[in-house]
Amino acid sequence: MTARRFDQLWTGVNLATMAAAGEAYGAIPDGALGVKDGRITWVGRRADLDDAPASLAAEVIDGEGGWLTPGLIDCHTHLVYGGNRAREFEMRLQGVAYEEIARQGGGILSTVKATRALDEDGLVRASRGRLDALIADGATTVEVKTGYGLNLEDELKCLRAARRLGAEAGVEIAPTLLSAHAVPPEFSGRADDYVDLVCNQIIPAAVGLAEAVDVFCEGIGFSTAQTARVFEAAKKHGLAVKGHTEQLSNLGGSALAASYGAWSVDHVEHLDDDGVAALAKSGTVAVLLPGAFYFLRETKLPPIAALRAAGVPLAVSTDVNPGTSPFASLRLTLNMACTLFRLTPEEALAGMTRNAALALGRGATHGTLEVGKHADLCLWAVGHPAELAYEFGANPLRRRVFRGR
Ligand code: DI6
Ligand code: FE
Repeated sequence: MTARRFDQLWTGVNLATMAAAGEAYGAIPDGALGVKDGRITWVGRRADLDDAPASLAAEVIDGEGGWLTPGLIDCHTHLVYGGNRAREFEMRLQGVAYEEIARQGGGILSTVKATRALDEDGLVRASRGRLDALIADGATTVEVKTGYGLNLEDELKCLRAARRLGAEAGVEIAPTLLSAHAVPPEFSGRADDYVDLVCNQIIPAAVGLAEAVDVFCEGIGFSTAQTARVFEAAKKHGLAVKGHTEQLSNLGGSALAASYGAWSVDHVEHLDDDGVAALAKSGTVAVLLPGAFYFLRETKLPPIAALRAAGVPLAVSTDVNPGTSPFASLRLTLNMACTLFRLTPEEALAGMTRNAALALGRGATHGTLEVGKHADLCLWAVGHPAELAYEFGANPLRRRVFRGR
């Protein structure tokens, strides 16, 4: 048998390549896309294919007039955890603030308790449904943070569980160490001692298991001085940095993260003009998390217009977590990015493809339909890509391809 030019050739599809230059959505109507060895090797107009599809590929797939997009990338999740926080949801509805619940020892720390109580198998079982829901929405790459273990053993357990989940479910996991998420109870009143543990023991042990280090830089989290120490340790060990910054107040964590060349700063509702300028200068992505904004019933909107004007890449993510965003839904998140943050459907989709790839240091290999990138694809039964952000509930995903399969 002669080797064909492609393993897989898509025809009968409109392509939303999401490439940065060109048409809206990087659209190529009536396109074709060839895959070889798990990579995209041809993208263009069907009319420009130089031979009959059947002679070019072992498998020809007719997209029946649907739209092909890059596989979706959820670049900010906390999906590995035990338990849930429905009781706190009830308390918040009765008027108790999220920060108040945290100060009383609930919040993140109640999930820490439930997460520590599970072994790695239990954690995988508890988290699998959330990952499966993202996959059913078209996710092919999912970032997963730790941050509910908060000691050496339990943080590493969460990283291992995240890696196992990815291998079992057929999705790429980008693991991030968020040990500086909250001060654990055994270090209560000794935040700096906990930061020592993070810098001197947890970060070194996470090399090879995590790609990036994240910090919750906030009044109820860690100060900018503590955040800087964690970033220094990350750099020293060759790990990338990211930040939960300017979510509930403006401490300047985003500019600090930018000064360390952060891949992304996330939330950024309270970001000011100086922060925006710092991001533009460093090329750091701003990750918008409308689920948390919605669930906490926040009113302070991220400075979208200023970010846009400064050319800061905008990503959009679920932030799946039990306290502020219990939503394992990419498409609900796309919709909320438009309705709550006034992104255009095209910006929202770019935020879950091209710019989400940048937020995970994967801009060269993920996030667009371009030659050389991984063959991570979604075929949608929609007449226009804006439908992905518009409608929610019925699932138009017809096929999901991960690494060419
Ligand atoms: N900000 C958030 O919204 C999540 N973490 C963070 O730093 C909340 C996590 C939780 O409440 O469990
Ligand atoms: Fe988060």
